[in-house]
Amino acid sequence: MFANLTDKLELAFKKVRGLGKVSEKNIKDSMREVRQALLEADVNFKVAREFVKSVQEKAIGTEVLQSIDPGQQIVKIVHDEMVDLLGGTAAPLASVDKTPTVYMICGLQGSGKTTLTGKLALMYKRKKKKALVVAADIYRPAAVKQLKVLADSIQVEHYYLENESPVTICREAVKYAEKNFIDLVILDTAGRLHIDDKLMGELEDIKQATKPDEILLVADSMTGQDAVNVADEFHKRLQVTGVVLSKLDGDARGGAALSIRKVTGCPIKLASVGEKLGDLELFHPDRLASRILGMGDIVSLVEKAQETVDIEKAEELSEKLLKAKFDLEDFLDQMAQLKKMGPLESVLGMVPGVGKALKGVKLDEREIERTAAIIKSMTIEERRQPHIIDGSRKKRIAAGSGTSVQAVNQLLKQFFAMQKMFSQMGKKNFKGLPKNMMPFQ
Ligand SMILES: Nc1nc2c(ncn2[C@@H]2O[C@H](COP(=O)(O)OP(=O)(O)O)[C@@H](O)[C@H]2O)c(=O)[nH]1
Ligand SMILES: [Mg+2]
Repeated sequence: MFANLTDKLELAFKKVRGLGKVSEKNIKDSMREVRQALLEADVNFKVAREFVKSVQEKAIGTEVLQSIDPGQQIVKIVHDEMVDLLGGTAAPLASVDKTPTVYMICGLQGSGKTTLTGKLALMYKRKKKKALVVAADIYRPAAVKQLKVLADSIQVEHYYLENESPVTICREAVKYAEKNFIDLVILDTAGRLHIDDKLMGELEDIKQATKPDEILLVADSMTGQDAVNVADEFHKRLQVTGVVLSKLDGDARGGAALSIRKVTGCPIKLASVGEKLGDLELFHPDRLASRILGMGDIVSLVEKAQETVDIEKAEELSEKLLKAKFDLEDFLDQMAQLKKMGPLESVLGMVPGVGKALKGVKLDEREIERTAAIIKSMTIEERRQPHIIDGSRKKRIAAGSGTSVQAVNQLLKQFFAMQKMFSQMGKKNFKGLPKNMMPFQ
C-alpha cells in the first residue's frame, strides 16, 4: 500500500536522521522533499502545503530531547501530523442496536458500493445481526442480480421490487425490516459515471424517505483527487456521515486517503481492501500513518532508545506498550511488520532482562505466515476477544486457514501466554519468557 510514497518519505527523512544536530536548513530541506513526495502521491495541493508548514513549525520549535536523535523526533512529528490529517482517532459506525438501523451506501458507478453492501452484511452477520440488502440500483439489471448473487453467497436476505422506483423500494424495505425484526438495512443505491443532478435528487429523496443512521460514501482510492472532489460534492448535497476508502489494496498512490478527510471534513470510517467480502477493515488513522511511514512511532523511538541504552526511557516505552490493549489484531499487525524489522523483538529487547533471552533468535518465516493465516480467518470480534473462541469457532478458523484445530489451539495458547507476560511485565514482576513463545523459537 502506497509503497512509492513510503519510499520517497524514507528518502526525505534520511536527510535528518542520524544527524547529531539538526539545523533549520536540514529541516527545511527534508520538508521540501516530504512535500514533493506528497504531491507526487496526488495529495491535494493545499493539504500538502499546510501539512509541511505545520510539521516544519513544530520541528523547529521542538526542544531537542536528550537521548533521542533529533531526526527521529521529526519522523515522530510527521507521524502525529499524519494521524491528525487522517482524522485523529477511529470514527465508529452508527450502532445497529436500533431495529432497524439503516445504512445508505452511495458513490459513483464502479466505486465499490455493491461490494461494500455485501461486505457490511457479512461483517454484521458475523456479529449475529440480521441484515437486509436492498437493490436500489435499478437502472442496470445486472446490478440487481449482482447484489442478489452476493447476498445468496453469504446467506443474507435480499430485497427488491420489480417496476418500482428506488425511493419506493427503499421505503418499503425499511417497512419490511420493521415487521421482520431485521437489525440492519443496507441500501445499495445507484451510481453514475459522473455526478449529476438527477442522481443527487434521487439520493436526497431516499434519504428523506428512510432517514438513514449512516450515509456512507464510497470513494475509489485509485482515482486520487477525483475521489476527493466527488466526496466533497456528495457531502454537500447529502451530509454524508462517513467515507469508505475502497480499493486500498490496489496501487493507489495515497492522495485520496490523505486528502479526503481534510478537504471534506467527513470522517473516514472503513477501508475496503480487496474484492472478497471479508476484505473490509475499520479505519484506524494511526495504523495507516504507521504503514505509510513504514514504521510505528513506538518502534522508531524504541530503536533509538535502544541504541543509547537509556534504561529509563526503555521502561517508559515498554510501559506505554504494556498499557495499550494488546489483542490478536495488534498481534497480526505486528506480524505484518515483523518480517520487515522485528519490532516485537526490539521492543521486548528493551525490557531489562529480556534482551539477553532474545539474543540470536531467528524468526521462522513459515511460522509467521501460518500464524497470520490463522488470525486472518478469525472475525474482528474473535481477534479482539480471543477468549470467545470455542470449539466450533476453532474448527471454522482451522478450515478457513487451511490449518488444524491443534494449530489454532497452539496459537491461542501462545497468545494468552504473551498477553499474560505483558500484563505481568506491567506489574513489574516479570520473571521470564514463557517457553516456545511465538513467533520466536
Ligand atoms: N481490488 C479491489 N476491488 C474492489 C474493491 N471494492 C470493489 N472492487 C471491485 O470494483 C468493481 C466495482 O465494484 P462494485 O461494487 O460493483 O461497484 P458499484 O458500481 O459502486 O456497485 C468490482 O469489480 C469489484 O470487485 C476493493 O476494495 N478492492
Ligand atoms: Mg453496484
